[in-house]
Amino acid sequence: MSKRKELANYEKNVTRQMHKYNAYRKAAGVLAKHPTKIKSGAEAKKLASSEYIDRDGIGEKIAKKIDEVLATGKLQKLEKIRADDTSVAINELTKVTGIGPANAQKLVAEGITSIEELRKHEDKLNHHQQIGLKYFEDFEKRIPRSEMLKLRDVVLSEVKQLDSEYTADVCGSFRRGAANSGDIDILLTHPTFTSTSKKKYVIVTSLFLVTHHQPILLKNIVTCLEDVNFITDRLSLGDCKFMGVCRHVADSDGVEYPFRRIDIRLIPHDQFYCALLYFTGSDMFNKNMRQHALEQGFTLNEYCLRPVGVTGVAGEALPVSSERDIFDYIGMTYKKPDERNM
Ligand code: 8DG
Ligand code: CA
Ligand code: CA
Repeated sequence: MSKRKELANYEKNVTRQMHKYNAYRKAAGVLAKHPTKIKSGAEAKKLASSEYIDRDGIGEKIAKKIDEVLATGKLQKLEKIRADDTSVAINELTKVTGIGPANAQKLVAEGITSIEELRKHEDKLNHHQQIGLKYFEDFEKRIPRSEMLKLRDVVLSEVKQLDSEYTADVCGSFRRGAANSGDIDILLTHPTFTSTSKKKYVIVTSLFLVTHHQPILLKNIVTCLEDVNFITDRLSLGDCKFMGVCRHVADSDGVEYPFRRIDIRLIPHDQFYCALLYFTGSDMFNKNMRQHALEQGFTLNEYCLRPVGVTGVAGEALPVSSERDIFDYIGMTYKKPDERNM
């Protein structure tokens, strides 16, 4: 792990100072984009202010740290963090899905300082965290693209078999062309489910008039993928979001695959492209694009794009029928998914 990422994680998990976490990640973004080696903190600062949309990419404190690393090859702050058992333990426990910084701190305070120790105290964990612990080693592994393709095929073919009107797509790092991914992010939509049908559904279903209503749309897919032994565990299942575990069935040569994390989100049909854009990321790319939208007088989120009036109040959602539409509205050159890796 890079020094900057390590510091960022420390601020997120141990001190819980999110503004510092974001500052380190922003700085990492600037430096990662730069083709040649930086020679001083001052140079990094200049680079950040000239190349970045967000003008405070690298400030005085981070510039100083860059100088320290360049001069000594080390960072005192980081050496101290690495030597601090509490910090190490908190960071370790937050690797379990479902265990956040606050939870990890509580467990460490109770004397649980490692995954091994945690296995002796499963009773302290909720269902989600127990599953996270059960598959801890597997979830730490990245998923090779070749396997992602197989996993995608299973999901998409089951979805189509269930109802050909569904649209499903794998987004996240996979859609950005990554060689490997941390998990599988799936977006699902169906023409009978829109942002306005959400409200109507309550009335209509009480009259037993619809065959497709929103909660069933996602639950049916989950059940179907469990029936074919693809989904192995549920972490959580709501009307519009499923978090769980899946595994590709063993190949013909008997090679077993690891268990993998899968998220499936059901999106209202009219909000599909804003969601696709958002969940394709990267999250740094999203942050920059949202900022650009604001500068052009729009507010963009995972649901919709809205113009912001002179009074600062957001108007009605604009009609969007592709990702490209969103770039066009805000006057930004279209970026293909594999150009969004920042
Ligand atoms: P990875 O799984 O291969 O590690 O990377 P990823 O696919 O880019 O990350 P992810 O954590 O699975 O999130 C998927 C996308 O969701 C991400 O690329 C952009 C979007 N996203 C944000 N902010 C956040 C956030 O705070 N949490 C999550 N889970 N996703 C977010 O823009
Ligand atoms: Ca992902
Ligand atoms: Ca995810």
